[in-house]
Formats: sequence, structure tokens, C-alpha cells
Amino acid sequence: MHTALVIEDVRLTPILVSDPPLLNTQGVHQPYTPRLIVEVVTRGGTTGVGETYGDGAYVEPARSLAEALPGRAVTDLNGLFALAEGVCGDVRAADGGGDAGADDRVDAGGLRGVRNAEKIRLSVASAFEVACLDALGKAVGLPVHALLGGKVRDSVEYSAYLFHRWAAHPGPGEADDWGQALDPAGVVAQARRFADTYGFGSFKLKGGVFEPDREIAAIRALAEAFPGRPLRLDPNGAWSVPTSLYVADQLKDALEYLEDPTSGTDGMAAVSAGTDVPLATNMCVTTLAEVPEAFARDAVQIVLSDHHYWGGLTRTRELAGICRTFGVGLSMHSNTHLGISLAAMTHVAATVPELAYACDSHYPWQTEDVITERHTFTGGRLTVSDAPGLGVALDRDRLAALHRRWLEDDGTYRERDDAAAMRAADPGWATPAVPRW
Ligand code: GKR
Ligand code: MG
Repeated sequence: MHTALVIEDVRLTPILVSDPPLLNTQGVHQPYTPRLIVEVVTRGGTTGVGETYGDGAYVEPARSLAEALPGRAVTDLNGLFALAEGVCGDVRAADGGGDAGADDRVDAGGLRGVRNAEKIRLSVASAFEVACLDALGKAVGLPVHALLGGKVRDSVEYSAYLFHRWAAHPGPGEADDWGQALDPAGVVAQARRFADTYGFGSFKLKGGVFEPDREIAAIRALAEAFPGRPLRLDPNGAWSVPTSLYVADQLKDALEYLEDPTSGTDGMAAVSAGTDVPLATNMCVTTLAEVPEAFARDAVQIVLSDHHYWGGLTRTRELAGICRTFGVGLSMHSNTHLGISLAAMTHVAATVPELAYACDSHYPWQTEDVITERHTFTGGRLTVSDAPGLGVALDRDRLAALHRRWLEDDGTYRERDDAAAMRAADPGWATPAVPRW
């Protein structure tokens, strides 16, 4: 083994990142959201970085993996996943006391599909995999995309991620300068600012917030304001099959795809059978176990991969191969994330030939970061970095400040809970059952 590539130390830094009041079907984003930053330090003195979800269910198994990793090589990615399976085996214990029903739970209140032990383990291991690839790339002087087989494009297209939103979180605190967007005019104004500032040419609206006709009107207003531009609507499974078919029919001339209109494979298959509007998902198919049935029943036409929960960059490429085999499209999902994950998304997206849709990214909503130079979208695209590794550097002062915020938090924000945030404005709010409409 090349000793310079052996892992000497692993550092974990849980942080809280500020987040604007973006609405979804579960409630509203909290003022702060948890993320976990992983650093892998080699004997050769190279540090690689990774990032993943930061709720307790992820941080606890990450600690076990961090302890077990020293002594292994950053090249041993297969060994990393085997190790994760061994040392993070008991993730259910970290996920609510070993409840046997944990496999049936949904993630983030129902926004990210099934929540099971394997998915949590992969989401944890993904940050270590990205950190190993970053360290390896830096050590040998190659960008991460080269370690994944080489880029097939020099830039990656992203879409504007539009949200209905409030002007500010309830209570004291500073508001950003976006203002509220609670109707079609507000959504169009937000889209215009995204287009003017970042050059985005396609638009995704987070739906499931208001009754479907109001969201249909928002998409119609976008279609009028941006004729011919790809538009997507994602209610996170909030609609029944008949409602989904109604929306699909109303918007069939306007939508590039409809994302997770309804919950579950049965529902998605029924919607798919009743419309020609393609269906995309980051909820119905989020694990390999869900692939065979969903693909056999043509329940989804596009999988929105999230390298965190699919287990990293090499496994995202395996998913791309599976999608290619079955003629299913591939694009990329995003949850609140920082610049390390955006760099990782861009490297892997650059290596997948069939990626034919602009990827999602929450990044423009995140004004805080842990890297020294924020990514800049130009013409709606990010240039693929050819610098060694991911091409990002940690800003240690920022990292320390965001970690301090996590340390000082009384537990209110250490778990993402959009329904709890909604209760700050509406004390009677309960997590809505699906279908809502
Ligand atoms: O940030 O509110 C949100 C989104 O709803 C997010 O949680 C989802 O996981 O971005 C995701 C999606 O596309 O469904
Ligand atoms: Mg989605």
C-alpha cells in the first residue's frame, strides 16, 4: 500500500447553517439546518473533504465510521462501504431506539422517500467516499472527475429551485432581501431574479404547499413569463392519483416533468399510466431495492439521484448504468447543501453522458458556506473544476463559527423538522397526512 495514501485521521464537524423560510408540504424550513462536514487526513498530509446530512441519525454512525477508518487507504472505496456496513450496522439504534419499524419510516418528514438503515448508512458513507476521492485527487494531482473516468462535458447545467416562501422567519431575526412569494406573481418575480442573477434557463417549483389550482396558476404564469423554458413541479407526493392526473392534464403542454406527484410505487404507476407527462422522483426510487418494481411498472421515467443517499459518486455512476439499461432518465436531486456537496455533484454529473436534464440545487438559497470561494453559476451552469480533488478549500473560520452555533444550540435545530418550524407561526400545525389534496 502507498503509505502516503493511508488515512491517519478523520475529523467530523457537525454544523448549523442558516436557511430561509422556504415552504413545502410538510411546513417550512427552520432558520437553521444541520449538516455534517467530514475531513479525511492522510499520512502524506493531504486532507480530503466531504459533506452530508447532519441530523443525529447520520452523525452517530459517522462517529463509528470515523473511528474505524484510520489505517485504510483512501483508494479502498469498496473496503469503505464494507466497513460502513460493519461499524454502522446498528444505525437504527441511533434512529429512535432500535425500533423494528424504522425501515418503514419516511425521511425528513416525508420529503426524501423511505428512511431505512441501509439508506442512512450509505448517506453517511457517501461523505467519507467524497472525502477519500478529494484526498486521492489532491495527492495525485487529478480532479475527482478524472478519478471517476473523466468528464464528458466542461460545465453542468442547474435549474432554478423556486419556492413559495415568507419574507422572514417568525420572531426576531434578520430577513433576507427576497421578500415573500405566495402567489404566481411572487413566483415569477423570484424566477426572474434567479434568471437575471445566475442565468438559469429551467425552473422547478416546490409544490404541495397550496391547493393544486393555485400551483397550476403559478406554473402557467412561469410558462407565460419564460416561454419554451423547461418547467417542473414537485409537490413531494402530496396529491392523490386523481389530483395528480388532473394537474398533469392541466399542465401537459407546460411541464418538462412532474416530480413525485403522489406517494408510493402503486400511485406513481397509476399516474404514469394515465398521462404522457414524464414523472421524475427523489422519493419513489431512492434505494436499489425500489428499482426493480418501479422500473418494471414504468412508475418513473427519470430518477433524481442524490449522491448522499445513493452512497457517493461511484455508486451514482452505478445507478446511471442501471437507468441506462432500462431506458430511464437520470438527473440530480438536491436538498439544502453547501459548496462541498455542490462540487461533488458537479464532478459526478460531468461524467455521466446521459444526464439530459438540468440538475436541482438549493445552493443559491444558502448564503453561508464552509469553503473559501463560493461557486458561481453563469448561464445557469457551473464550470467543472480541473483542479486536483474537488477543487474547493475549507474556510476554517467559517467552519468553526457554524460548529459553534451547533454546539450552542439547545437541540431545537439539530434535527430537520419543517412541521415544528411551521408551528412557530401556526401552533395548531400537524404534519399533514398524504394525500393532502
Ligand atoms: O427543501 O423543502 C425542501 C425540499 O422539499 C427538499 O426537502 C426535498 O427533499 O429537495 C427535495 C425534493 O426535491 O423533493
Ligand atoms: Mg423532489
